[in-house]
Amino acid sequence: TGMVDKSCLQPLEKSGFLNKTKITEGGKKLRKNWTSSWVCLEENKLEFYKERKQQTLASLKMSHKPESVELHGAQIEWAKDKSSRKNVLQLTTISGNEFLLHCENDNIHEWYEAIKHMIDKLAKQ
Ligand code: I3P
Repeated sequence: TGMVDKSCLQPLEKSGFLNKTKITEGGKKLRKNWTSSWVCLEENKLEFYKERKQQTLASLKMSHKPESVELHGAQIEWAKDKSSRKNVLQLTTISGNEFLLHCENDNIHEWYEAIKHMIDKLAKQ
């Protein structure tokens, strides 16, 4: 049909909706701004798309540049005192940027495992 039902162009390890907020950038603490993102875990990065739409690859490429987070050298851990929410993950990049990731359901455990697996795999390369 020419339509795709996911917003990712590379082989995918995992994708789905997560709530996300960046809390530190370039050493500076940011004000939290939780937003829902369509998240794609790829070979070496996480990509955050503003929304998920049924659309062609061509229109996706033109109109939806994702925020891309490098996973090489990153760390993923359960965030304990960073949020009033439960089951929040903290992703820290090699450059020191910090993100919180959250979802309402048990899927967050699969995300933890998948991201951790990818980070560990990249560390061995
Ligand atoms: C923030 C907002 C966030 C909350 C954050 C608040 O207020 O309520 O949802 O984070 O808590 O400061 P505002 O909208 O005025 O910016 P959580 O949902 O993760 O708890 P925090 O300041 O304790 O981080």
